[in-house]
Parts: sequence; C-alpha cells; structure tokens
Amino acid sequence: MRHGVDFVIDHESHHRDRPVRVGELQVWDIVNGSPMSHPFHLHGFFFRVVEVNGKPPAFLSWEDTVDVPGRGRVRIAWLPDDRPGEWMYHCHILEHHAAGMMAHFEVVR
Ligand SMILES: [Cu+2]
Repeated sequence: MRHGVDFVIDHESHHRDRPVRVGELQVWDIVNGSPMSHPFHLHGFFFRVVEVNGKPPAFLSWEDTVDVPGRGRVRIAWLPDDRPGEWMYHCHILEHHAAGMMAHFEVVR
C-alpha cells in the first residue's frame, strides 16, 4: 500500500519539457491534480498570471512564483527573451522540488 502523493510533473519526476523559442509567447496551463496547493516557480523569467481556476486575477503583476491551488489550475503567459540554454521550473516547496517535482526545458533561438 502506498501513502502520500507522487511528486511528479506530467507523470515523471525530473521531467524534460519541450523546448521553447526566443520571442515566442508562451501560454502555459499548470494543472494541479493533487489535493494540496503547490507554488509553481519558473526559474529566471517573469510571467503574468492570466487565470486562476478560470478566473482572471484581481490585478496583473509580474511574478516568478504562483500558488496553484489543490485540484486547481493556473494559466500563465511569458516571453522567453534572448537567453538560450537550459532552464527549469519546479515546485517552490524544497522537499517537493528535491523529490522530483521539477522540470528542465531548453530555450532555443
Ligand atoms: Cu509542491
């Protein structure tokens, strides 16, 4: 019998996500299938929160971390500027990050 939750992104720990291209607007839906909230952190870039559970936030701001409610979803938008290379996003709870709730992706020109 197993207890607790799997700390995974898209069913993988240490997920490898698709590359993104410099200058191409990114609109990402972050879906939390677990009952607890997870603070999503995008390393090295700022994003706008567009929707939380389908509703626009009260105000627009630049963030590098957003809380994704349990069983909820958040839509973010961001623009990869000209810093190609390896980047990552992860849960900002250290234990979750360390347990594999993180992903790498490449920014390409
Ligand atoms: Cu977490």
